Amino acid sequence: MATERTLSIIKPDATARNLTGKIIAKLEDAGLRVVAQKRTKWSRSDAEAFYAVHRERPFFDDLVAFMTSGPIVIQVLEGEDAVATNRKVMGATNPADAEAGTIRKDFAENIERNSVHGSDSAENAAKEIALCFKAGEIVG
Ligand code: FUP
Repeated sequence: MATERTLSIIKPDATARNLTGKIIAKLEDAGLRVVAQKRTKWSRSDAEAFYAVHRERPFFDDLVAFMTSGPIVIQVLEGEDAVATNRKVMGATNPADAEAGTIRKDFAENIERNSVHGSDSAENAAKEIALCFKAGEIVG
């Protein structure tokens, strides 16, 4: 196993319900370390750029509207197999399918308002981290 980094976003449904700390506790309990973090609110073009890979999907406009509807907390997480470790603690995209104890099982409202984003590969993690943070903002 190798130490790697992944990008995490605590989404507007979770910041609205004041769940930032509870979500970070689950990430840290899973062995992940927050090495960069900022609370921000995305513009439409920020969200469209981040989710460009989903541009043709039927849920794209709703997803962009949701992700720009309130504050988000963007993080770089570091740890052993951080991409897979984070995906495991996040749980399935649809909270109805998520395992007990995962962030989405415990906190997500539905498949769209699903509380967290996590990169799905090391390659996408590197792209997403570069899109959201300057190198000097990441302090391991
Ligand atoms: P995930 O990697 O688990 O976040 O899931 P995807 O990359 O497949 O989807 C990205 C986001 O699109 C999800 F977090 C929520 C949204 N989405 C929907 O709103 N409806 C869908 O049917 C699938 C995804």
